[in-house]
Amino acid sequence: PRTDDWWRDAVIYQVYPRSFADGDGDGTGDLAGVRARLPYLAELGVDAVWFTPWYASPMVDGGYDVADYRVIDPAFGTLAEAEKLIAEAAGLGIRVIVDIVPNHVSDQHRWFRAALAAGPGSPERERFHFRPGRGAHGELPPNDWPSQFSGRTWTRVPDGEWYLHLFTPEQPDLNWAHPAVRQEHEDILRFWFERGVAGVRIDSAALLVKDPALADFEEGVDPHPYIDQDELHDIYRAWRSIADEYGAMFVGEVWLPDAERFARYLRPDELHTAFNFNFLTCPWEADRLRRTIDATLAEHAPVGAPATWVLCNHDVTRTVTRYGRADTAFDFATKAFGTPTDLELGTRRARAAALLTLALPGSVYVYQGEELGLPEAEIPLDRIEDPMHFRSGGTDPGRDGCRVPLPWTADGPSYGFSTAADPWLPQPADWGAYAVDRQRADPGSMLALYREALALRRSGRGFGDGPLTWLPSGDDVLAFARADGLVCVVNLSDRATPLPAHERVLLTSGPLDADGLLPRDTAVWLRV
Ligand code: TEU
Repeated sequence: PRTDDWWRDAVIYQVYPRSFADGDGDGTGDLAGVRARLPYLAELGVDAVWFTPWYASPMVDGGYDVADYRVIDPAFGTLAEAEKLIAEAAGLGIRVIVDIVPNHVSDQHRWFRAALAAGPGSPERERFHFRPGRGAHGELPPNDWPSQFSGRTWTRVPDGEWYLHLFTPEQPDLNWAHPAVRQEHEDILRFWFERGVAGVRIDSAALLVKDPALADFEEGVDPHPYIDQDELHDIYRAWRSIADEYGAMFVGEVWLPDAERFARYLRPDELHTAFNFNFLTCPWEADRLRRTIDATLAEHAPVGAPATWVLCNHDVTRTVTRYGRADTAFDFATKAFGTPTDLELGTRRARAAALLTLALPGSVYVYQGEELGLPEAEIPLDRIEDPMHFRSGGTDPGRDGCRVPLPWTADGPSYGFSTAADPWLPQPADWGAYAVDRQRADPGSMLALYREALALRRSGRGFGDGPLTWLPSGDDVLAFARADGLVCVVNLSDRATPLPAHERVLLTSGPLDADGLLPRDTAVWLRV
């Protein structure tokens, strides 16, 4: 692959800084912790690291409420440290991707504080969406838009005006029709590109632009008042030209089920890549996976953008837990505590899914702890911090179960995450079984599987960008060929299946059976 197109087939590791490693013993992860563990990431063999927001933030939404983009949150460290981290990672061949949250800022951002102070009709308010209310006394919100979390999207301030927030009230939405909003974000991009970051993840990328009339939401009426508005593409074209000056890339968080609308964001003068959520939400069923893979490749091909493959992130139920459930379809509602899951089965499938995704054309995202096979943790209700839980009135446990601090050692305080015994989110009692030191010593561990798979993938032959050809296979078996005789077979049926003739087994997600058959819920890489 051309070095400037590294993102076309990269393996990108997602770090949630609060929960990766704690360097200063306060129970919250930080940049010192990440810097100390960079050799681990190099050994794992990832090409880049994406950091979820590390900027100054009141942490109402885990840092997705940014108070200042040019300052690292003091709980994480300093800008000088971030610069050191970027340089040290580069020294190990690892690129850094930062997360930009353009839809909203924290209510503690200087712009929002100025807007509150300046009052109705002021230019300061124009950078947000302030409106008088409806009803005889303005006591009703300006429109009926549903929130991305549960709850209303408008909050009234003491002078009587209301402001729009698609997420929590502490995350006021910016007005993207305002030139200062555009200018500021272009400056922020340059700020981070100047510091050597290789890419930017764009949060909630399809939500920024609002219908200027802020009209009520009408089911089925197109265009949606705040999803996928056409003006977004001008914004991303301007961003692309800035990224091109630095040779940097974008990955957009574009939650749009419609393939054609989604692909527009990936036109050659817009975003380089976007998360493929149709794959993430696909159940563990051969036909559905195959159709999703085909649809994904078909929608990316005309725009020339590589696909991305994601099994998990900081917003969704951990893979081994989801795949161990009777219903493996992704659904926010199935996140409720107590949904029975068979972790052994889920782990088996997650191992197979790792080999599947790493053999597909495009880039792959690995969420911290996925390489350890961490399950979703049950967090005691009184320790939950995710606003999604509170906004749901406590019915949804929220997303903290996938954000628990990593176990580095089987013993010791907080399993080596911190010198503090009780980190910001509690770790389950069996966390030691997943610890890095234990898995390092076990050739059958999830960590060992990821290392071997990434090492093989790095060697290049047949992996990454390029065509995929389906091979004839039994029912509920996925088999495809890549270049250089690389073949991947994944058995999702309920019985063992024979393998195509091959020269060599490169890697299996679990042992073959005595007759050399591929057992159920197992994947293999072959050289034929
Ligand atoms: O998520 C955007 C988004 O689409 C969420 O509403 C998602 O549907 C939800 O988290 C349920 O999984 C991004 C971030 O990934 C998320 O962590 C932030 O809370 C959100 O933006 C607001 O910035």
